[in-house]
Amino acid sequence: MEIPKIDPILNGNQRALAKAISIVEDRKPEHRELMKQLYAYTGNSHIIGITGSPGGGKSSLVNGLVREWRRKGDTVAIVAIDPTSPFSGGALLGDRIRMRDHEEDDGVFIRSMGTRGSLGGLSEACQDTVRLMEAAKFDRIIIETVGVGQSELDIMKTADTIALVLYPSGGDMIQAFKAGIMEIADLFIINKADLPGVEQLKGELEDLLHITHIPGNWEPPILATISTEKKGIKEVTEALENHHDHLLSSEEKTERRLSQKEVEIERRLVERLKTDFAPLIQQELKETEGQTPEQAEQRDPYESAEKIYKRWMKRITAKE
Ligand SMILES: Nc1nc2c(ncn2[C@@H]2O[C@H](COP(=O)(O)OP(=O)(O)O)[C@@H](O)[C@H]2O)c(=O)[nH]1
Ligand SMILES: [Mg+2]
Repeated sequence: MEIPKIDPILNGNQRALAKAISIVEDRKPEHRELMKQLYAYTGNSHIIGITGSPGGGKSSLVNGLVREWRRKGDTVAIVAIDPTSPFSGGALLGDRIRMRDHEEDDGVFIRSMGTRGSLGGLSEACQDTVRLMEAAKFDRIIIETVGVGQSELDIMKTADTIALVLYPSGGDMIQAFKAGIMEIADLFIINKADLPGVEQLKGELEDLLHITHIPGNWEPPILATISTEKKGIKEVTEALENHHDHLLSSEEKTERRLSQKEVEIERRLVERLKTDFAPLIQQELKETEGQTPEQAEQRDPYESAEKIYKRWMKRITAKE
């Protein structure tokens, strides 16, 4: 077990960063020590979560945002979470092509992560990846994800600014509403504004916001874009920056991150218990109930689980 040196990561060496991401993505045991060493250097980037149905134009939009921010001199790192690509696989072909625009640029770093085949821990792996990018001092970090499932919602909640991408006749708003994304979005983007139905979608969105939005100091803006024609992109970067300024000036950024910390401790503990205990369950079953096929068949799952649970609890309390 070898923990990578952190200096090259802190100095923004992209090769070192990519290597470190592989360690956290594979959930190798050494990732914990690595993250412990790097944690002190995190917390300074603007983390942006971009979510919405597949095909809505998220990647096209991200591509535009990168171009806009690079023009201003901001560095940008991207994590694309893609449920359709295998865990070890790269980006979807389309994403690759769109992102090729930035391939030669040192101020841009792109990484994709699949969800299929992942042994859970996706939100932890993603959060660690984002922190590695923070340690490498990227100004903006974008997480692109399809807004489905609990772990993706968890991922979104770790962002400072959350943007939901919708498109006319997409029918995806109800989906987002059900998934609980409407409530947490700080910004709404209606992409594919070249298609008919933008005004209608905007109206529907405003109506829904009346129900879901909790009045506060920030009113989520609704913006229209045509990503493929690079229209409205500058306005999106400005709105995202405004939200970040709002977070900083109101101390809300610190509050958000603090409120996430307790949730994170619990998640990390559960992740570790799950991975460490799974092999022990087999062991326990053998010890308590034997391992012949007949014995396995006779098992009552409720009783077996109860028995093992009690044995473990007994051991834990005995040690205290
Ligand atoms: N008409 C139109 N098509 C777009 C727009 N933005 C993206 N697309 C197209 O929509 C498809 C999906 O885009 P992509 O960025 O991959 O969406 P993602 O799955 O949300 O990342 C691609 O064929 C894009 O060219 C837009 O503003 N207008
Ligand atoms: Mg995409």
